Amino acid sequence: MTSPVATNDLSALPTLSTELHDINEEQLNHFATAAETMIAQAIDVPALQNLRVQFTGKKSALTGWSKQLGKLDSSDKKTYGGWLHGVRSRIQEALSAQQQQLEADALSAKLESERIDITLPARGGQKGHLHPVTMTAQRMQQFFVQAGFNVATGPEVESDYYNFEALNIPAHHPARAMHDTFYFDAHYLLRTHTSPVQIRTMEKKAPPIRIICPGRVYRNDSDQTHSPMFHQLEGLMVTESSTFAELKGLISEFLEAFFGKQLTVRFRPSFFPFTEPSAEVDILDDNGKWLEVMGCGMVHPQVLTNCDIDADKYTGFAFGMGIERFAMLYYGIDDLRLFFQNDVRFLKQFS
Ligand code: 2U9
Repeated sequence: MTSPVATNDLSALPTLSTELHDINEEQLNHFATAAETMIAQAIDVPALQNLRVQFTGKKSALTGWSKQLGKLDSSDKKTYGGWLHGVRSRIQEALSAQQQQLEADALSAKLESERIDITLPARGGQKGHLHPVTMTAQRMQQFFVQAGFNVATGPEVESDYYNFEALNIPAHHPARAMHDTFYFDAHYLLRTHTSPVQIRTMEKKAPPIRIICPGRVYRNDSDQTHSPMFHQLEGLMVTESSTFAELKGLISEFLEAFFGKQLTVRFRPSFFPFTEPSAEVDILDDNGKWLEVMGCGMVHPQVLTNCDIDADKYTGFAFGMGIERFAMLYYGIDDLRLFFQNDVRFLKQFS
């Protein structure tokens, strides 16, 4: 670090005559060396500018001497001219070297003062996470995927044929009224269940079939336990030997895996147009109360026939459940609408 020099203090300079012919080469060299030292000690750009004026400006000793060159004879003019040129060159080089040094120092100081510590933790960052309904759907799917089921999806805007007709629910069947369907026109509607995906799969693929169909479904219904849009997970297995016993075993295993504990499971006879026999599945809760969790049954032979599957050769079973219903039971939520309001205070409890 160079020591600071007052910008107008030229006392460190050797005192030389203002008369050029009184000065010799050695004195001029001495003068130039002293000037170089002072320039190299200039602390900032304004101080350096000051020195530039003092050493090379109109009123400087150097300029004063140079003005006298004209009065000299040609041999002295050449000698003194050479000396003065040498002095001026040394001073100018020193000025420009110091200028570069000061600029480089200023840049390093600026970079140092603006240094950013990228290892500091960010302020106020909040990590997001999946929606509880998504997490529930994934946990449900996980069980069936490891059991050998493939995931199938299909359109949410469906035709009357795939949503009802093919599933053994003809026009004017009372089951249609139970579905509270959103119709676009006489033929198109928002699917009321994911069952059309199973129909489309059976039309395209020969048994054996093992699929689960998760997705959005729509019903014109809204209260604490119903939402106009909700999610279902349905499943279908069609082979030459599928039985109700196998269905019961699969569903019982699934429920115990999902809730992570031993359960008392009950298959209660029920009716669906697309399965025969049909059952609703209940589990016994900690208070000794039966909770209905899903429905299932053996695929109705007419439904297999509708998809060109030989009902004498193949049998199938199917099941269906509401994903929000499982999320409510698993997390202990009593109002389904909380899942759709997307209030962060509610959602962040599931991180
Ligand atoms: C095909 C054949 C049969 C799917 C099934 C249920 C029983 C059932 C409800 C559960 C709660 C709907 O979300 S919910 O309201 N579902 O009880 N679903 S059997 O049966 C099928 C599906 C497709 C071709």
